[in-house]
Order: sequence, then C-alpha cells, then structure tokens
Amino acid sequence: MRLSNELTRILRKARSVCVLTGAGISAESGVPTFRGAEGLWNKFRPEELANFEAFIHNPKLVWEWYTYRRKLIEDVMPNAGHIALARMETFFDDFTLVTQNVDDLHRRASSKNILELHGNIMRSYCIDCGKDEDHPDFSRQENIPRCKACGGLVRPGVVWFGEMLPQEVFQEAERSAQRCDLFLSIGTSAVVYPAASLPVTARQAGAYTVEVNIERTEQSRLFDETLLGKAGDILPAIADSLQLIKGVNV
Ligand code: BJW
Ligand code: ZN
Repeated sequence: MRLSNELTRILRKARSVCVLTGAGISAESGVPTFRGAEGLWNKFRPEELANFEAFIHNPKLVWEWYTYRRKLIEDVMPNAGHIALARMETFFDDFTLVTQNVDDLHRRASSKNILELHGNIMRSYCIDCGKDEDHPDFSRQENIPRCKACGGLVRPGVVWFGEMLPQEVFQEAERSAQRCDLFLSIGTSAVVYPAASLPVTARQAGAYTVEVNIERTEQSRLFDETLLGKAGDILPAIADSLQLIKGVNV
C-alpha cells in the first residue's frame, strides 16, 4: 500500500501524534463491534444493558452480558493493527493513544500512553463506596457480586450512556487533540460523543486528520484523508513507512 505524498510529508515532520481508536480495530481479533451487520447492538439492546438504570433494574442480566464479553476478550489476542500502533509510538516523543475500547488489547499489544475514555471491562467497582473490586465474587445465591467492604452492588468499570467520561482522562485527550500535528481516527463509527468531537478539535487546531475504516462514516468529510481498508492492513503499512522515513532498523 502506497501512502499519499502529503501523509508521507506529515509523518516525516510530525512531532506530536494523537490516535483515536474504536471497536473496528479489535474486530480482526474477533471482538464484535457495536454497530453494523455483525454488531453487538443487533443482538442486544443498548437501552437494556448499557446504562445505569438497566443495571439497577436487572444487575444479573447486565453482569451476564459483561461476563460473556470478558471471557471472549480474555481468549483473543491483539492483532496487526494494535501492534502497528505500539510500533508507531516508538517513533515519537509525543504520542497519545485515545481509545473508546474497553478490551485492554492496546495495553496487551505494548502501547504505553493510553487514555481509556470508556473505562475497562476488566475493572469493576462498588456503586456505593467506589472501591475497586478486582475479582468480583459471583458465588452468592443471587449471582451478583457485592462489595467486600460495604455490601454495595459491584458494577462493571465501563462508561455507560448518560454517564460522564472520566474528566481528567477526557481533558488529557482534548489537550492531545489540540496540540497534535497528525490525528488518526481508526475503526470508529464516530457517532458517540464526546469521543466523536476529538477529530473536530484536532482539525480546528490545525492538525492533518486521517481516518482508517472499512467504510465511510458520518464524519468522513471532516478528514483530510479517509483510508478505506482494514486497520490490520493499513496500520502496518503506515508503521513500515515511518520506519523507512526515520531510517531506524528495529
Ligand atoms: C473497521 C474494521 C476493521 C470494522 N478495520 N475499521 C444526542 C445527540 C448527541 C449526543 C447524545 C445524544 N443523546 C445522548 C447523547 C450522549 C451520548 C451519545 O453520544 N449518544 C449518541 C449515540 C447519540 N453519549 C454519552 O452518553 C456519553 N456520556 C456523555 O455524553 O456524558 C455527558 C452526559 C451526562 C449525562 C447526560 C447526558 C450526557 C457516554 C458514552 C458511553 C459509550 N459507552 C459505550 C459502551 C461502553 C461499555 C461497553 O463496552 O459495554 O461505548 S457505547 C459503545 O459505542 C462503546 C463504544 O466505545 C462506543 C463507540 O463505538 P465504536 O467504537 O465507534 O464502535 P462501532 O461499532 O460503532 O463502530 C465500529 C467501526 O469500525 C465501524 O465504523 C466499522 O466500519 C469499523 N470497522 N471493522 C477498520 N477491520
Ligand atoms: Zn462498597
């Protein structure tokens, strides 16, 4: 795959890079996306599972769904796209990987500077005292984990609809989008806010903006370039170009 002259030029001179990833980057690892033909939301309704009211109404159902997804994620591996991003990070002093994903695959691929906007599915915490519960105990009769400190309900450590994103994490992501020379948006349908505002922030601040997706999205017209194809094919090509440009043998 040949990169455009403009993208090659930007890769050569960029000092600061900000990347936003979504479920599409993990699709090639076997983690289902949310939307689209094979998406999770075709089989499960977000309003029944991905908000706090649903959890209070039926914690057992919500936990069953998250337990099923945690197991699925534990059994998969980072793919060529995750690994290429970890490689790209080594070429820049200022590289921020902002992810909407909760699957921990960027960390497992050895990316370092990761901002998790929507939490992490491997985390859980008590809704009453806020204490982290690393190993929720499902052994009770009701099959719902309870806080070992206060007995409160333990919930998955993800951000549901209608909930605030972790504020410092989002602010850090915004600062990265504001100062970057190159912004990459990868494998996201770009319909969930405030994450979807980051490419706009980057563009307004003067960054060169590139989208990587298997299809055009609602945001495609905002980008300087949309590279159509799988993240697992396109990102290794970008990492290879960077290696040539920087003249480093890794
Ligand atoms: C490939 C590929 C391959 C496939 N290679 N590409 C009305 C208007 C505007 C906003 C709102 C509104 N009403 C409510 C809101 C706010 C709401 C929102 O944005 N809703 C919109 C949906 C309308 N946002 C929120 O509520 C957020 N909080 C907030 O705003 O706080 C302020 C507030 C407080 C109080 C009241 C109101 C506001 C929180 C959002 C939390 C999102 N949570 C989820 C679930 C996380 C937990 C879990 O995993 O269960 O996060 S929803 C789900 O969507 C998940 C994802 O991170 C997120 C984004 O999805 P993503 O990653 O883009 O995946 P897909 O599936 O949509 O797309 C995959 C893409 O990959 C596709 O484009 C494919 O083509 C592509 N692809 N294979 C490259 N191989
Ligand atoms: Zn508690």
